[in-house]
Amino acid sequence: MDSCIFCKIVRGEIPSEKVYEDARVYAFHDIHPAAPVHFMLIPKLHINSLADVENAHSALLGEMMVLVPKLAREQGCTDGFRTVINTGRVGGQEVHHLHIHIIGGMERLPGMI
Ligand code: DGP
Repeated sequence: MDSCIFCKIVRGEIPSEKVYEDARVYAFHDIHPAAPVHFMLIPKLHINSLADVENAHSALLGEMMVLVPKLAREQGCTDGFRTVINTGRVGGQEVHHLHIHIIGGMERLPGMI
């Protein structure tokens, strides 16, 4: 999507600190980290939010979920981490491209529920 910030990051039009990339996904550090480890995993395909996923996205979403703990461990989260997917207005989503926040590296992580 032309105007989407995260699509621009995927295309390299906006610089980012890359954590991981393959043909279908991209991971990069959050510009406003909420904890010592804070990165996001996104599909390269533009999907607005978790509210917009369809059956056709199942394999992609599965790949992302398998990658999350692997990348978290590689980033130093050896004793756990938190994942957050803000969805829509009530969910506090600011960037409307599906993303999983992966947060860790401290004892009392923000966003406890
Ligand atoms: P959310 O509220 O879940 O939509 O969070 C979006 C996150 O994206 C927020 O924590 C800040 C981050 N972010 C926004 N713009 C950029 C950017 O240009 N680069 C990077 N690395 N992160 C960004």
